[in-house]
Amino acid sequence: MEIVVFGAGSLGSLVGGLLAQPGAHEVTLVARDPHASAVRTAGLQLAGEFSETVAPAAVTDGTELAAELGVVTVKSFDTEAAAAALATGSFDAVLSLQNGMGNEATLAGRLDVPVLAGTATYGALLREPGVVECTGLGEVTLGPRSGGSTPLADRVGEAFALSPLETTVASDMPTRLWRKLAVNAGINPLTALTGTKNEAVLADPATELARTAARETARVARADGVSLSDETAVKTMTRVARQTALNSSSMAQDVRAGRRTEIDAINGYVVERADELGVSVPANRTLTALLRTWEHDCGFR
Ligand code: KPL
Repeated sequence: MEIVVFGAGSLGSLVGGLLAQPGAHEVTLVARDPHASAVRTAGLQLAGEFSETVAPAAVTDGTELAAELGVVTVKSFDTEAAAAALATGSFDAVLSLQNGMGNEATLAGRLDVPVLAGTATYGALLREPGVVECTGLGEVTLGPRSGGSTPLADRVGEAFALSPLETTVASDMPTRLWRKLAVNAGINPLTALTGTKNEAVLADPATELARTAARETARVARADGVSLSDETAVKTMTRVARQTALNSSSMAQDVRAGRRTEIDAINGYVVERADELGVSVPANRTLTALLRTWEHDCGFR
């Protein structure tokens, strides 16, 4: 399958690199320089849990590209821009593998092709231009964004299964997106604010705050009509934190690098829906305010 990965940072490079295994798929990464030029010159080196060099194409301009599948891994606040770039090209389908909520709706609002929802729980770190490290094994889950099953989702699932990516095609993506939101709401802001690895949320003194953020997310999901128990939200968050224990979450990487974070689409989204639905979410509110204060100080808002 011809696949274009929009937003080949840490996770996008890992996913694109694993899809680009010899004999699997023809992959193009849309990345920033100097990463894109390093990949063009010497290939993409996979390190950590995987160890090989693959040779996807790499470009910096995502406009006017054509492929069967566009995989979107850009930060949530760049989804509009990715949709605009996708709209100038030709794709049969688009899959969002992003953090936070609302990305699929943004893509579907701009594009005439089917948009699949997805989640990815791999730990990934762009170590240097051209080198991406898998810092924790996880899984990819994908399916129709409103739930159910479609031949397209099955076909994309089969294509992913040709790569080493552990992939599940799911008929309950709305629930799974909330479950992943609970994972990110618990792990990301806490590790970002304290400069710690994901394992920090597994033990005192951080664990109760992370669990509370995950439980609050489940409460909002239920108020929104999605069946997600507190127990499942906490269990999923702790399982992912254990699998990616030595990974720096994407938000921790963003803060360390002085980049804007995805707080609005993660804990900020929980707070926004909670306010609309009349649910109390003090932990998410506090974590959101702290990250927004940092972003404000950096001039991002
Ligand atoms: O999604 C992630 C992220 O860092 O954004 C996890 C799965 C928590 C891996 O770190």
